[in-house]
Amino acid sequence: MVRFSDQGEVMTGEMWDTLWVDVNLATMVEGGASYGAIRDAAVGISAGRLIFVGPRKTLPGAPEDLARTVRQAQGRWMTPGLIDCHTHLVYGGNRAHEFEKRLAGASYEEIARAGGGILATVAATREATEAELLTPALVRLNRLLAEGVTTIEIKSGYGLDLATELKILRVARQLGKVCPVSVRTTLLGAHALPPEFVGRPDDYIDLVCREMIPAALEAGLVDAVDAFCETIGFTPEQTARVFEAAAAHHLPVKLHAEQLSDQGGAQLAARCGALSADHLEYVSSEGVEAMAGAGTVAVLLPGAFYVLNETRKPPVETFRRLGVPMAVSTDCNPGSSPVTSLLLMVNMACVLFGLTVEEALTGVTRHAARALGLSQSRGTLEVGKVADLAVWDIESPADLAYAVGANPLHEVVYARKLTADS
Ligand code: DI6
Ligand code: FE
Repeated sequence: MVRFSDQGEVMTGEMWDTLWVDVNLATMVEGGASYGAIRDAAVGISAGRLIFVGPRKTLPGAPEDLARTVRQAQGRWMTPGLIDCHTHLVYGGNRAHEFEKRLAGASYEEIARAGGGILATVAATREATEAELLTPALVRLNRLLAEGVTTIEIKSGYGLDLATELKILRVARQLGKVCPVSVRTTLLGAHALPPEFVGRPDDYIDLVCREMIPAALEAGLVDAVDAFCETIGFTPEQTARVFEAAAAHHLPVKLHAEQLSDQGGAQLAARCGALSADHLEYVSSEGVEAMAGAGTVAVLLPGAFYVLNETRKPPVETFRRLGVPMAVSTDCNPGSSPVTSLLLMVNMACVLFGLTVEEALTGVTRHAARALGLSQSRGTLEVGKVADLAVWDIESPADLAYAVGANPLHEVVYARKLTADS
């Protein structure tokens, strides 16, 4: 076992497991060069952690004296493994027919109010066995992994009863067992009002607060709590109750806020110390200011904006001016964002929302880690962080946003595989 000094450096005499050389790094570390770039760099890995990140010429010795395995990247670029920080990956059924209805003129809200939308997926998800949920979720997950995703957040929210919410969370955790990706699970019990609670939304919120949150925690299945604060979801007051229950159980919160209208969800999220507020097309300047003051991450979801053919964009310039960190994610779900390409979201964040490529890549690395409360361990290439890495066949980091539909991934390193093998 490798030992570290107080400075986080490997103790002399210990060989590193792997050393990458002839590699260009987009470390995504804040400040300094664009993309935190280091050309002709070296990356040392031991026990699944980064133990050296820097110019090759600053290595403390010859590569073969430092590490048991030396890897030549042949001038390729390495980034932190990508992080998809907002998905609804586990669900039953398929809603392609709703896409056709929307193309014929029906709105997302109309379909939802007519019993389609989220509730259609809820019915299919309640009926499905865990195996029936796992198989298609694995297909979607593998598409994301094929583009260098090494950490994914997966929400429940298509069960809306205790048993089905737990079933979704179990399947989500199972995905992290059958794949080397790191899975973070979020309880989204307050996603929509289930049919059996029509006219009694506060009773349903009681169920979320008194039963779902404690049971998910007790079962060890939940890392955070989310809610959908919207006219077709829950009010700010109901959302606040969910957040209070989460806080009482020491669980961090996130919020679907201001996707279709301004409910003041961003202010609520900020006031409650939420990790992130997500969507935000309709956020007010007061909402952005509150997020800036609280350090809440703005998670931008260009897939939902695109698929719903929305025209109102999140106020990127205001986020930028006030220093609100912007993450970018797929929102992978069967209704508003049937998307399994995070690189496409990077492209869309640039083209549709006006992010720079560096901002968009920061949105799927450093800021995505922050949106999950994982800044200490993920999101940048820095000594001490988890060795989740993506190696790309590209000439510059901008290629990751520029080439639509291309997948220049060459290789992924998963820290979890390294530690399992050693
Ligand atoms: N906002 C979304 O975009 C997804 N959930 C949410 O609260 C959509 C969920 C769906 O249409 O199934
Ligand atoms: Fe969502």
